[in-house]
Amino acid sequence: MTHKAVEHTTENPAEAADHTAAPAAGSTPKTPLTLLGLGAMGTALGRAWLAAGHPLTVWNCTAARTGALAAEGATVAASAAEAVAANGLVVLCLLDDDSVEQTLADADLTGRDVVNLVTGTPGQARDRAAWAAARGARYLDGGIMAVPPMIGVPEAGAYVFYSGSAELFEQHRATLAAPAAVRWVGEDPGYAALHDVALLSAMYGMFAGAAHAFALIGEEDVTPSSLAPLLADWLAAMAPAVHQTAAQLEAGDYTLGVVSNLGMQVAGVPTFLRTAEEQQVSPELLSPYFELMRRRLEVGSAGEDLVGVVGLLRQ
Ligand code: FVH
Repeated sequence: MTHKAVEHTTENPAEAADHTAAPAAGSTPKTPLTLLGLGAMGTALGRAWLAAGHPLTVWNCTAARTGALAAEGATVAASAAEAVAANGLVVLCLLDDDSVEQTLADADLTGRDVVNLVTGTPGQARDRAAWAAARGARYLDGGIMAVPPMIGVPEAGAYVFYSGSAELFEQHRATLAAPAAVRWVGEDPGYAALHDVALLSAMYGMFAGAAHAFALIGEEDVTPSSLAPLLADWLAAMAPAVHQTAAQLEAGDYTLGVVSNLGMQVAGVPTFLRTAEEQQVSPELLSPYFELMRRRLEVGSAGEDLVGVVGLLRQ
């Protein structure tokens, strides 16, 4: 199978039939592509590709959701298989890995470059890469670090992790960078998902802490909108601590640069639990972390940082 850079010309018959938009004099033609899945994120991505001048073929399971992008210039395919046949580059933005399986069941992927932006596990991404290869397609996996309103807004800071063949990624870099910045994180197709889920997991930890904080003020004469800016500033001030954690993990020295040691922090735990009790708030979001801190103190030392919890989590 011959793959040429789709940013330029191609021997792929499906791509040869593409309706590349007539470029303005002197400008480079934009790569046509297919987008499967027009939920909140898919629609935002599609809109950004259209705005950047990419000819776009779309398909969505619920056909009514294609109307907005059709009005903005997208071609609507009657089936997923027809959409896949339309272009060499096929982007998936569906709900989950099962919906990818169902959507592409009848599609001929031979010679296609499949870019899967569905949130999934590293294992699912690796399996999907092998599945695509067995069907004659090349494969990149992606993890979107953005919410839909950030797409197509360069100053919003959106980006997408990609993993898989570096050569394939470079061929499509310009097209993939139209909706959001791109970060390639390795040849292993599972690495985009690994980075994506790692960052999203940390985000859920932050949301859990914020939920507990808002619950604490629940019955008091303190409004959520007065707490919110204080919370945002405090979380932003604490976030750089992850660099210290990384340095400690890599050095294997949990006492490196400690400013707030484990012994002191475990001694403070009853204050947090008693405050929750006084405020009639369940400690269920915080307790598991406190328990890990306590367990680490039993096997580690009072002078180390909180980093020892990482090892306890690894099974
Ligand atoms: N929206 C967000 O904030 C996050 C940001 C980070 C990345 N995620 C992931 O992006 C994927 C798509 O998310 P979405 O926001 O577009 O999700 P929905 O608006 O719920 O749209 C889901 C689309 O998937 C289609 N779909 C669902 N099941 C099937 C199926 N069995 N076969 C074919 N298509 C299916 C659904 O179609 P329909 O309901 O409109 O007919 C939508 O097109 C996702 O992985 C996030 O984790 C978004």
